[in-house]
Amino acid sequence: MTRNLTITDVRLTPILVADPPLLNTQGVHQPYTPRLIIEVVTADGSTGIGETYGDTKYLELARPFAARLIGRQVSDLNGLFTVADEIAVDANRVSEAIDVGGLRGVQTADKLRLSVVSGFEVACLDALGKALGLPVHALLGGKVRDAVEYSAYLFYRWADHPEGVAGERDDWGAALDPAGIVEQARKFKERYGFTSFKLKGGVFPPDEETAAVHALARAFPGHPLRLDPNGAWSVATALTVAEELADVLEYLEDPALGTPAMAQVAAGTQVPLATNMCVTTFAEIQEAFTTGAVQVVLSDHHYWGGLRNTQQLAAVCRTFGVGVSMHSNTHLGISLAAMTQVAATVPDLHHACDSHYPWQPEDVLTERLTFTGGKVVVSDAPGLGVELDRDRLEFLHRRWAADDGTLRERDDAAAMRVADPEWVTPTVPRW
Ligand code: GKR
Ligand code: MG
Repeated sequence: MTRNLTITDVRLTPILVADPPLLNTQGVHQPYTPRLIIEVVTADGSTGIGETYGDTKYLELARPFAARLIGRQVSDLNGLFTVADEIAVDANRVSEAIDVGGLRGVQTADKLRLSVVSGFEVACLDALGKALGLPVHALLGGKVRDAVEYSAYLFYRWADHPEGVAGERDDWGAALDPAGIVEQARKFKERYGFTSFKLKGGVFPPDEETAAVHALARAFPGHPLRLDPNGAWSVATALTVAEELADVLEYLEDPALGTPAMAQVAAGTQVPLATNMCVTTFAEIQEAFTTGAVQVVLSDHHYWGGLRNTQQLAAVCRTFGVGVSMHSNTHLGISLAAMTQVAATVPDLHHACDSHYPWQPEDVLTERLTFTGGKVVVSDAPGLGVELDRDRLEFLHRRWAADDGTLRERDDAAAMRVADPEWVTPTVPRW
């Protein structure tokens, strides 16, 4: 039977999703975070869904991108990059040194475009899979595992957003010291079965964070542990922390900012270094790998330009003997399904992937994805194997439409200034 896989409609729905007050080196998460939900419809009636960042700078690119897709084949995944090249990026959008809240290095026009491509690529793969009756992993060459392991993503956090800030409440409670972090880890283990733990650092002085990692090591002997201060430390501080935690860390993630600083840290410690900040594009690989700056690259299909680019990154890492795993930012179930589908196809995935998903109480799916024993089972259903809940989508979109503009751009520093008016995001290592 000949199918008509011509794209006839593309729907873009910006939404605001609830986010708890998670602390990082830039500030604190806003009560609501923007995401963009993409639907691609084909002439034969398949609809594919994708998800990416929802801040205005992404929306501005997604709109002309969507218009250019009409009439193209949903299977033309390479063509998505050609379309991206045609979209002009406003120069003001690339002037920020660090993507606010995203903590993923210098923002460039290419990175912005690739983050948009990824949402469309996932939607096209979902539509194509549904049309052909094949799971996305089959379109990517087939799964090499039946379940993908994730790590618990521990955060210092307040119990609630600051007084006067509207937001959703949750039952996680505050975690502001080693005991609070261990308690949070216990809940993660009880609720989702995670057996490896990552602590987001760069919030408190390094000796306090080091104490929290030691407390985790005592509470969960033998469980892989990571600490990620998002480049908040000097090389000297990073080396001190590495020495103190050498016996308990699986890896140290972005202890210092930028490839040269990471290379200096790597030269002075046996602890492997991971990154989602200094290797975020193919162009950044050569310097990082030839200087030995990183031993594990944490891919994020959103900013690497999609699932197929993630596979290509994994192949380059394999060639150089560098490990690969996955980074995560605030995301919903469509992205978790996409991460799981591609992770299932990567042969040398030796570290549990990161996911923020347990922190997101809301979703746009009819059924949430679940972690069992810390793993997500790889769906063999057509496409991503998830279904959009239109009522939820509409509800979260109405929240976005009602916003006066302040929450439509994720800005962790601005959110922190509500509690601490003097707060400025550090531009040099804090410690
Ligand atoms: O959500 O606060 C956060 C994280 O710090 C996020 O912004 C980072 O991109 O999770 C990320 C990381 O591993 O660096
Ligand atoms: Mg990181």
